[in-house]
Amino acid sequence: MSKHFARKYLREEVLPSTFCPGCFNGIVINAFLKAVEELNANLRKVVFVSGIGCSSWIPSPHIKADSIHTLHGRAIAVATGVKIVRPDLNVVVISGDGDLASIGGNHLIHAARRNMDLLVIMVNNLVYGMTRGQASPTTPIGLRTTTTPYGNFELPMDVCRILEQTNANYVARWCISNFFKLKDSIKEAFFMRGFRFIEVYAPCVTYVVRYEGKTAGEKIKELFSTCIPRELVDKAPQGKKVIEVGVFKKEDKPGYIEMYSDYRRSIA
Ligand SMILES: Cc1ncc(C[n+]2csc(CCOP(=O)(O)OP(=O)(O)O)c2C)c(N)n1
Ligand SMILES: [Mg+2]
Repeated sequence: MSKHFARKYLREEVLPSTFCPGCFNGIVINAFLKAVEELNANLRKVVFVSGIGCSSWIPSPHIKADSIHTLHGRAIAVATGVKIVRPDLNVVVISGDGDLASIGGNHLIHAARRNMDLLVIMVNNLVYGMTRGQASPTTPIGLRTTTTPYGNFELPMDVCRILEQTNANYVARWCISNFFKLKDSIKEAFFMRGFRFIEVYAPCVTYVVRYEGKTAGEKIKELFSTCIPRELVDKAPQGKKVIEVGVFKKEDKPGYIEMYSDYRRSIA
């Protein structure tokens, strides 16, 4: 990130960031802001909403824009309220796998069912990073975490596959190694109507990558070969651990805000 670019979008008073050295959250901030820059989008028309967790610190305090830091798990509930009273604003939720899929899982599914006009970015670092690396609903089988020291035995959930089955208009997953795809996907979803969900696969550098005995750079190199585009997954060698990336769903159905105002007109 150039100095000029950083000064334009980031709050200087919080730099250097409180993220751990090498944390992939910085790549998410960069991809998001590059998308904003390329779209020439006005951040004064954006409200960020986040929950509690390291990834929830991406918008607030880093990005120069209005943001609400909500209770743990309640980002989508608060974002829904903001969108309903200010439908003219673009409401963007950036939170973690714990915040959105664990304690906030119910809100996530129902906002997708309603096709609520929100852009939701879930940073999936595979653990509860902020509280020191406990297993989350997306922790893969076998991963050693602070609460699964002998390896996780619980089946994880694939949030994209679940949301694909809802009324959401847009569902996509990218790895942190797919920087340009991630940036383009944020651009694609930014001004769409309805519920747009982007998962960013970004293993926690401190509690996943370091536990595996790797550096952040080594992990990114590994992700180049484990993150496979959806259309090529069937061709991957049998038994190879792969992360399916790509767009799971793209539709242009009216979102909740439009449906609600049509409904109000119809009963007036
Ligand atoms: C009601 C409530 N329960 C538990 C916590 C403790 N807590 C804070 S952050 C967090 C998990 C965050 O995990 P995730 O959303 O994946 O964010 P990450 O730090 O991994 O980016 C938990 C359990 C809390 N703050 N509030
Ligand atoms: Mg997490």
